[in-house]
Amino acid sequence: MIGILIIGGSDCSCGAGVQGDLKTVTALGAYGTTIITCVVAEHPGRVEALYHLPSSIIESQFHSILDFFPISAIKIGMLYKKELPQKIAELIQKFKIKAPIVVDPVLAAGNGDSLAEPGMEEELAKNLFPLATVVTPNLEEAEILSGFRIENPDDILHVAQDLSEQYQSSFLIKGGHLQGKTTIDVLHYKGKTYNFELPRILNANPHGTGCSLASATAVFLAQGLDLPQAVEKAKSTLYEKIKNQLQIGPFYFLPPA
Ligand code: PXL
Repeated sequence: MIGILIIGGSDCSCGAGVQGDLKTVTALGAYGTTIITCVVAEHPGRVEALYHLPSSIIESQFHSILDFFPISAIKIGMLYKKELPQKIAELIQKFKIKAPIVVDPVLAAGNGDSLAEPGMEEELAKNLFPLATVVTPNLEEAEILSGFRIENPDDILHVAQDLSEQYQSSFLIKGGHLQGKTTIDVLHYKGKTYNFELPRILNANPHGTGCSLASATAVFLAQGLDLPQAVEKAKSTLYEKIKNQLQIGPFYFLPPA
């Protein structure tokens, strides 16, 4: 069985974060292991409180997993503390992990609540983008990373290319938050741009789709697909799940399986 290492924050409502990733990875038939960086008291409407863990326990979790478990891909999500990108880069190097790495540069929740210390973007760029197989910002994160305002699909294309050139890594910009009849995600990979466009599912906005797209991509990379194929498959898998979104109270979630 394929082993995936998920590094990120705990979302107690289990839509996004490590729990959302673990559900995605499990539904795709892989075995997910998790390193929790912080505990977030949240539901899709609001982040209520946040408690970050010391880097010593993050290192210990790394040891516990890597001591016995062959990892075929890593998905990195919310880190919160500015010192963690460097710490995690060092641990990846220390354990000589050669697997594909998906870096989701989590800066803010979908509702705008902050999920990172100020200046996190520079630390991610310096320490983790160079190790990433792909970096997967949403629109708002791509705007922060590029300093460019994204208003239409053409802007996404340009920013994906600019970010890839600036950071010498592949970028997948998740364009779901742009209005329109379709949802457009753009991948810039090895000098080429790939457009993934699907009809927008009306009235569907389940929590955790960004996290899940990144973790599904990690699973398909672990299975040996190349990056454009992995993204295509992750997007179509997510599409089916969004169609079957669950309403729980006032909120929407991806179905667990
Ligand atoms: O909705 C964003 C979000 C919320 N909570 C946690 C997350 C993320 C996005 O990555 O990691 C813990």
